[in-house]
Amino acid sequence: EKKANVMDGSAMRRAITRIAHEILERNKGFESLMLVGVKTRGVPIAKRLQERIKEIESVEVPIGELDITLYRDDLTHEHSEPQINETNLQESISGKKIVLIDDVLYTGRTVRAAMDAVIDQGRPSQIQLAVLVDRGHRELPIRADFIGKNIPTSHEEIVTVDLEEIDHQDAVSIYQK
Ligand code: 3GP
Ligand code: 5GP
Ligand code: MG
Repeated sequence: EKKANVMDGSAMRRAITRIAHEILERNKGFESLMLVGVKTRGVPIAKRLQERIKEIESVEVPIGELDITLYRDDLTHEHSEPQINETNLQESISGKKIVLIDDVLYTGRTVRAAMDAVIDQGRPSQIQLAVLVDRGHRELPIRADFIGKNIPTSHEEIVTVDLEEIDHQDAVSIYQK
């Protein structure tokens, strides 16, 4: 049952543009940056950030993707262990400033697994985290460096993130489980 629409396409566009500027500002440019999207919806968000950065700085920042799923198949995945399925980082990550990108940050367990997967592949100089939505309820000491929107939620709620590339519309909504 839908409770609220929290972002539409233009809100999402503004948030992603702002995060692109924040990434460039924090890193004093694009030198040794690499964007790594967490599948599924972190990947198109990473591509949009890459496009924005290209518009701003006329440079193509390299992009990679990580496939991380949770061991269980329901959506009440609190306390579950994420599993790394596939890493496709292509470029060498040694010495790179990695910006992990995901759609929703919740318990933080997916991000922890993503950091493990990245560090498995080499030695990045830094790992940062960008998310479109932070819905709270961390179970690990993890926070995002760049946040599209903070959405306080209860455990009984679900945040849906629809992206044009996958869902044929851009929208963030809150549902009751
Ligand atoms: P994503 O792979 O595109 O990020 O977590 C796996 C998928 O389930 C996510 O897609 C996400 O969109 C969707 N999902 C929707 N609501 C929830 C939720 O409350 N918890 C989790 N873990 N996933 C959710
Ligand atoms: P975490 O590991 O932080 O609990 O959850 C992060 C991952 O689970 C993200 O990749 C995200 O896709 C998914 N996730 C967790 N909660 C939600 C939610 O409420 N909505 C959506 N769309 N995805 C969620
Ligand atoms: Mg995700």
